[in-house]
Amino acid sequence: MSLINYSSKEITCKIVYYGCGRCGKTTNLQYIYTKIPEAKKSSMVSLATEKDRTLFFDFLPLDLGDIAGYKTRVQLYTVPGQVFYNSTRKLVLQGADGVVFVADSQEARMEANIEALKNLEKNLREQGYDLKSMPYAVQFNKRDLPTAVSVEEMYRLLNYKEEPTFEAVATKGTGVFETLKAVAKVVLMELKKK
Ligand SMILES: Nc1nc2c(ncn2[C@@H]2O[C@H](COP(=O)(O)OP(=O)(O)O)[C@@H](O)[C@H]2O)c(=O)[nH]1
Ligand SMILES: [Mg+2]
Repeated sequence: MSLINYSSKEITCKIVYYGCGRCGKTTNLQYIYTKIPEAKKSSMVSLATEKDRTLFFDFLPLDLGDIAGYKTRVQLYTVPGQVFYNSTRKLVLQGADGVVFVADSQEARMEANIEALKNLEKNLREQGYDLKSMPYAVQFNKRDLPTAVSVEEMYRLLNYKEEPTFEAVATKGTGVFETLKAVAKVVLMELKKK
């Protein structure tokens, strides 16, 4: 549900980074924030607890330049991953144009990834969206860790609809922009249909 302002010729769309607690959602946004040229970014807003965990969301507005004469803005959000913050996750999902699912590659987090994916699908459905038709990309993060499960196994467990899927080490920035570009591309293609 992107906002199109015809008089000021601006399009604003919303992309939500979803995933279990500590999978690296905030790290993705932090990396993007450090790499965006000054002129193209506003400040990143994070509502975090004292332990640095996202309490409500992180928010990063980006300027993607002009498309067909319209100034295009993307707003990136993360959700809090901890199980008990579900009402917040639903709130942050409202009006999403696209979703990035960040999966933690560590073996011990595989169950949490699967739960988070089910939770995403359910929360979207409850708001009248369908993950099947939503612009969507997946990131297998933390590929640097020795306990990382093989990519093939993760794909088997987490692939939803043959969505674009990327390996990443968000702390180093590997795969971060590839993931963002892939989802932004689908979001913009959807917008052009309207
Ligand atoms: N080794 C490793 N650690 C990571 C990676 N990405 C994130 N982390 C760490 O995982 C922890 C949780 O990351 P954070 O972005 O806060 O997770 P969030 O709960 O999904 O927002 C932090 O200590 C990060 O530094 C990665 O690719 N590799
Ligand atoms: Mg976070």
